[in-house]
Amino acid sequence: MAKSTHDARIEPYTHAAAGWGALKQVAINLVRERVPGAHYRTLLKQNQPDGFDCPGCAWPDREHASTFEFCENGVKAVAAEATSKRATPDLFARYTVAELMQQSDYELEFHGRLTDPLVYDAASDKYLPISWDDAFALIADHLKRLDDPNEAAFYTSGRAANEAAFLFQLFVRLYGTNNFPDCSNMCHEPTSRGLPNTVGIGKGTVTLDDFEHCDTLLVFGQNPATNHPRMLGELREVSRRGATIVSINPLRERGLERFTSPSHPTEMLTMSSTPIATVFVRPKLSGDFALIKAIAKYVLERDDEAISNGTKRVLDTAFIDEHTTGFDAFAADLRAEDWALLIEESGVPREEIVRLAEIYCKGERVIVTWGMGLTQHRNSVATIQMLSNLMMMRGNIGRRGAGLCPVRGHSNVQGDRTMGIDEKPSSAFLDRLGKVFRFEPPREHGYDTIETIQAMLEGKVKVFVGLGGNFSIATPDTPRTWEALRACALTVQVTTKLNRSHLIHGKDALILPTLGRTEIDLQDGVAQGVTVEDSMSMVHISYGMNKPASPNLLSETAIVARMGEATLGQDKVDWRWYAQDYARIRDAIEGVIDGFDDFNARVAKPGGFHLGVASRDRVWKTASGKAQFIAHAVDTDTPLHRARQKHGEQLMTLMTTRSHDQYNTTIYGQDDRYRGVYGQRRVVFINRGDLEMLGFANGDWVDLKSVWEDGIERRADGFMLVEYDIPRGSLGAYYPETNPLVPLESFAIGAGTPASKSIPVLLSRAASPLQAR
Ligand SMILES: Nc1nc2c(c(=O)[nH]1)N[C@H]1C(S)=C(S)[C@@H](COP(=O)(O)OP(=O)(O)OC[C@H]3O[C@@H](n4cnc5c(=O)[nH]c(N)nc54)[C@H](O)[C@@H]3O)O[C@H]1N2
Ligand SMILES: Nc1nc2c(c(=O)[nH]1)N[C@H]1C(S)=C(S)[C@@H](COP(=O)(O)OP(=O)(O)OC[C@H]3O[C@@H](n4cnc5c(=O)[nH]c(N)nc54)[C@H](O)[C@@H]3O)O[C@H]1N2
Ligand SMILES: [Mo]
Repeated sequence: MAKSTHDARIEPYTHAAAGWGALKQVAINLVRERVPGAHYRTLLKQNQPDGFDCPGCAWPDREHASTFEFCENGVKAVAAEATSKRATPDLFARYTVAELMQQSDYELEFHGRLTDPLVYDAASDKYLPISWDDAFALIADHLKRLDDPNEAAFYTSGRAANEAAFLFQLFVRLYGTNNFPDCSNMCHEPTSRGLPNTVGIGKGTVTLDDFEHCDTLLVFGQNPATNHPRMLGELREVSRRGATIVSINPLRERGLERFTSPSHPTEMLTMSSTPIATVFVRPKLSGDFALIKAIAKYVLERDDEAISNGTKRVLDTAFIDEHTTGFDAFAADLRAEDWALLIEESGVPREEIVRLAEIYCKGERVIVTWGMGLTQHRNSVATIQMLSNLMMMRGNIGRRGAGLCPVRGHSNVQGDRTMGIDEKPSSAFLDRLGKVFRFEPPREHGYDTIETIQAMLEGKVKVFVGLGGNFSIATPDTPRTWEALRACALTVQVTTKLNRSHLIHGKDALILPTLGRTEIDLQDGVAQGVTVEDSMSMVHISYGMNKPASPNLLSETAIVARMGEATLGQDKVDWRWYAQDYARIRDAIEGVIDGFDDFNARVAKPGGFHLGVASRDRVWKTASGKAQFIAHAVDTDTPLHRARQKHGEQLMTLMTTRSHDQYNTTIYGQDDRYRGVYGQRRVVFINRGDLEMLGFANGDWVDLKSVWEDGIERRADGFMLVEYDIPRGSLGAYYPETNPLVPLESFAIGAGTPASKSIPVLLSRAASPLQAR
């Protein structure tokens, strides 16, 4: 059923990233989405001081840029929201839910913006219009009927702005639970859980200024040309300054090779481009932990040599002595570690490890960035802590031009966590919240995303409320997740466009359509701004400028406030008063959360303000008050290792990743331009050697089956093999189609993030390519 925009073909991409190809795509998207001409000016206001925050990604802007920063995928995100197409109640009168289920995710998205609140009617299997009042009454009725508030779970996707997120967590905690599954659980959670034990806070330590001063940049597991296109502009400058950029990634991603900057007319006109990464290191999937540990071991060995030769130390001993604990135990563990094991587990030959380690040692100001390639594995927390160890060895934290730079996904995913969207809140946060709002917040930790699904399966969670997102297919183990959602008494989706999660619903179900970030949000006749925090802890305000997609939309903030009012009444919190003027919510945030002093005044300044990150200032909010080295062993008894022992070289490791034409579960088109895939998504990248070894040919159709130890069959059928430059034993395919392969029980230890980039799988010849859906 996958409909192609044009003929399916594979055609390697030989140009630089971005450039004219990106401009062409922008034009195509504006036309395809039928974006009204009047809305084009929206594009010029993206990330401008008086405009709106791009809903595309969390990469920061220069001074909330004064020059127009061109971003193809930002335009796609805006065009998707500014589309003139509408999914009105007529659409839902025409189709039953069962019929809509037959449409692909791409087709669902293309019905356009939802216009009215809808309620599921089981008798007709259709969604019918409902008034807002009745919708909120239905939610309140369900929530009040539960025996225990912990039987409800409240999901947040990272587009929700600070004001809505703050009110949401307040409402949920007043109601009585910490069940806050969120998209971050599937994303940078290993960063957010791993860094506090090393540097004291789960956020990055750099700002854009540091990119101007670094001499070495290590990019781990990221595909910025697709997912953070504006980051390429920064990499371009770093490269032109002569700094060394290394990409550590099983794939040689095109956008990290050469880049033609659409913001620089000369480069566009002369068809020239800037080389980006000069060195590519290609670990096997999930091999980064061993690789980083190997670099650390090498740094230590070089330091030993320096001591015996009487030359300059390689370790930053002043930093280690003054600022850290645990170094001796860490160093002892490194010395005892076996080189052969590190080489085997990383999949990187010793010469290349040494080359990378030498680059690291030479760098006086090193920044490391990382994305999903590091966070979606069983060993992700250990990997990120090892990366932090490595940076601490040479004092590369809290110094100009150096530091840790996790690159987050959703535009406000970091802000939502700051606002308290956290299933494991600190007691300090709860104390403040309880004091300001005069109540005793629930103390017991709540469910994260995976635990929510498990609790639904066990009948322990019965009501699901989603503030944005597409829970049913962003999550792992799709058939079990669907069973879980369908067992719920009520599912509520606050959303801009139709998606699969509206069709995989509870016995009662609501679709609540909301304003997007590009739209004017009028409350009491006054346009409201909302605030967001980017990946580098800059907080700024965003004003929509387009006419709302329908007169019957409510803002997310208003929807949350009215859920609160309907469920809890106006006694403890005057929900309406807050929703009338978002500045009042910002005052409340200032009262509860550190770093927001003078919030309204400071955020009104162009560019907003930096929230302050203690580790950046070498203040360590850890148990010891110092930055902490943490030793970790290489784990060689994992489900992946056991699967390989059982199945030998037939066993492949699969990563699931994004194509160029998607925003997570939103499929804009069927191409993945930089990887040369056109008109199709059901492909699997495979090394030529593996093709031969397994007895397949390029273009053959296969079924995928995961290897897990619980006896549940997990499969995804009908994928075309594409010969690709990917390490032996590793496969790549797109998400969300491959989520049925990810076991709920396969996650990052200590963070609960699905291990969706190291899935043990076996291939078999497809029963029929037509099984593709
Ligand atoms: N246009 C667009 N922009 C987006 C998104 C989108 O879907 N579309 N999504 C947003 C979100 S929520 C997020 S989190 C970010 C995601 O942005 P990224 O972090 O770039 O995520 P992925 O596309 O999943 O790809 C991760 C990269 O990791 C590599 N990789 C996979 N496994 C490993 C490994 O074991 N080790 C190493 N070193 N590398 C590995 C892959 O080859 C790939 O290049 O982008 C955000 N921005
Ligand atoms: N296998 C595999 N699974 C993964 C990943 C992977 O790499 N591989 N990546 C994971 C990652 S990093 C993430 S972040 C999650 C993403 O998980 P989610 O955040 O749940 O998914 P999205 O696809 O970003 O959500 C898109 C939906 O959000 C709604 N939406 C868009 N804009 C707005 C808005 O302004 N307000 C509201 N209320 N709704 C809006 C639209 O209805 C749209 O359909 O997926 C995770 N799942
Ligand atoms: Mo993400």
